[in-house]
Amino acid sequence: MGMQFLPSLVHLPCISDPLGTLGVIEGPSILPFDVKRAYFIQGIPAGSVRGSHAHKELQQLIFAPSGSFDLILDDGVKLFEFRLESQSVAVVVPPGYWRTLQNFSSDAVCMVLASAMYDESDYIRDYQEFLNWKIE
Ligand code: T46
Repeated sequence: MGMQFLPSLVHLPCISDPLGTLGVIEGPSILPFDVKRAYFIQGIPAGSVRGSHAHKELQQLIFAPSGSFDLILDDGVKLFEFRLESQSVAVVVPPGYWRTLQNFSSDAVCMVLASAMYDESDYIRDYQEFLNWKIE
C-alpha cells in the first residue's frame, strides 16, 4: 500500500424547520471523491454486526440519517471509533480500513455514498489477509 489517508469527520449542513430537516451532501470539502453509487442498510436486528471487511480502493462517506450505530475502523494497527448518531455528522472512510458496524438502534439507517460501483474483488473479507495486504 502507498500513503495512508486518515478517516475524518465532516459536518453535513442541515436545514430544519417545522416541516422537518433537510440535509445536504455537496462539494469537495464534504465529498473528496465523485459518487458512483449510493446504498443504505436498514431494518438491522438488535445485536447485529455488519461490515467485517476492508476495501482496497473504495472511498466512502458513511452516516446515520436516522438512529445510531458505531463505526469502528482498523488500519491494522490503530482503531478509529465513531458513534454515528446525528444526521449532520458523517465519516469519510479512505481505502484500506477494516470496518465493523455494530450497536445499531432499532431505527438506524446506515447511508453510504461510494466512489465506485459494486465490485466484490475490491473486498478483503478475511482479517489475516487484510493484515498481510497492509504490509505488502
Ligand atoms: C461497507 C458497509 C458499510 C450488492 O450486491 N451491491 C452493493 O452495492 C453492496 C454494498 C452489496 N451488495 C451485496 C453483497 C452481499 O451479498 O449485498 C450483500 C450484503 O453486502 P455486505 O455483506 O457487504 O454488507 P455489509 O453491511 O457488511 O457492508 C456494506 C458494504 O458492502 C460495504 O461496502 O462498507 O456496508
